[in-house]
Amino acid sequence: MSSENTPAITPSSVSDTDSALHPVEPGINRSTLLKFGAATAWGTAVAMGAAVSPVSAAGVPRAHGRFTASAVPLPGVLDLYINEGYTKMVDDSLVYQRGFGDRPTALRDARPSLRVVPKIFTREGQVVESRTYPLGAAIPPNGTPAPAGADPANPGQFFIRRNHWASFFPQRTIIVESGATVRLRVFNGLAGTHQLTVAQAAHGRSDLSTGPIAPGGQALLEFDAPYAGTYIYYDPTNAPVQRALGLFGTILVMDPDDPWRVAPNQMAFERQWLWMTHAIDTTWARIEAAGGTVNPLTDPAVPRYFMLNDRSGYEALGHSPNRELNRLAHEESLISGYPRQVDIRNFGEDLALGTLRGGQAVRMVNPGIASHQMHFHGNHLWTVRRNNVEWPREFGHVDADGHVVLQQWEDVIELPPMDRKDCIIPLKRPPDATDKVWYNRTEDWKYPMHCHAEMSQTAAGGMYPGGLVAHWELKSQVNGG
Ligand SMILES: [Cu+2]
Repeated sequence: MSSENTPAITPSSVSDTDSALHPVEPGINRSTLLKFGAATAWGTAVAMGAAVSPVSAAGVPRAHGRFTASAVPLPGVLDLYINEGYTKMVDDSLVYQRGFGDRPTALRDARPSLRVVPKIFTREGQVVESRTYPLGAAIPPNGTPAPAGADPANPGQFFIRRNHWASFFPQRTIIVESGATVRLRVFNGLAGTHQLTVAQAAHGRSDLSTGPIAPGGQALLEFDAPYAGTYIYYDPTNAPVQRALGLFGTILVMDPDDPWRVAPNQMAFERQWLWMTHAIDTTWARIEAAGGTVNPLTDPAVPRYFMLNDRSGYEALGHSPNRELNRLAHEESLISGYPRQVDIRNFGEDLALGTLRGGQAVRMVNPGIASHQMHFHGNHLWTVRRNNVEWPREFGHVDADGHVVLQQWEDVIELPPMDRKDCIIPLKRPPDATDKVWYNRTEDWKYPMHCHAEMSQTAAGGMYPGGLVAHWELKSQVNGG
């Protein structure tokens, strides 16, 4: 797919159905779709899901056996299955996790469905499965947009191809086009009560939610696309426990008429990256896997694994023995591009020839439970928005938490839990590259991104840099790119 010029587009409909297990009305229409769908429950599953007190693992009541096949798909509706299973960490440990998946899977499934493959709600009312967006845009090879040509006025730099390249997105991403209607049908295959909430996506920045969904039950959440930006969907049950167990993802709202901009009249980019950070506490996972309920006060969080787009350490960096995994890391997480002139006065327009080319956008989203300090080598970043509110360029202020609210160059991007930041990484010639070094550059330059909250660089208490790390690449036309 990476070498193709068009993205793979397939309807997200699932073919295997079992209407006996899933009595969903085939004639459901807009008026019967509840705005905040009440949870409905199916007899036996409810009875099995009643126990929430700690019990031995062998005797844990589980509802997952109730979902053995996907429900009959409905047009324009995305089905999400709340599943549980074990996922491999960077040190090869298997850790119990939960998540919103594409299909029902059982606890012992070798490949549990805990994250959706990226889906797109189009303005036309379709749900399309695609790892890239915009649909139909050129696929950047290995994730890197190729330049339009050399910049003769600036040796070693390039012109970008504006409004041309698609971007890759990680699992858990749901893209919504402005003007589209989101319809999420959520099936709870677990023994406890869960729900899906989209934080700050309603009018007045309030939350949208399915409300509690009983074990074996389902709910439907329908809403119009909110303002362009990034939103976290998650399970707020016993917060932040269910979110920390993996019940989260990102909704990214884009304007299909101007899809190379974070929002109308706001910053433009050549390509964008979506980074989701997440921290895993294995003690919490053990308690919940055994049927218990974590009390964050008596069992304070001590995360042992720190993820960026569900990868850590050498796997996040694309340095694993697994070439397929490395390709995914490059396409989805590792920022890259050819050096260009950038002027932050206007990211998107060629107002003055040779100065304004647009950088790469990185949207950092933290549904996790650890505060992160995303630190980049090589280039500073320009933070444009926080939580979908554009920061001012002048007359900044200090907010109630003591943070500066002003667009500026930043060495470290602060990312507390539930925060979203939209930043530009300019991909410019590093200021410390002297002419002699710059003009004789014959290979790609790679710079680390690591979190300055140092505990997040470890895995299971050791293995630096085994945690939340990435790198970004300044491509060279010689030898490298
Ligand atoms: Cu450093």
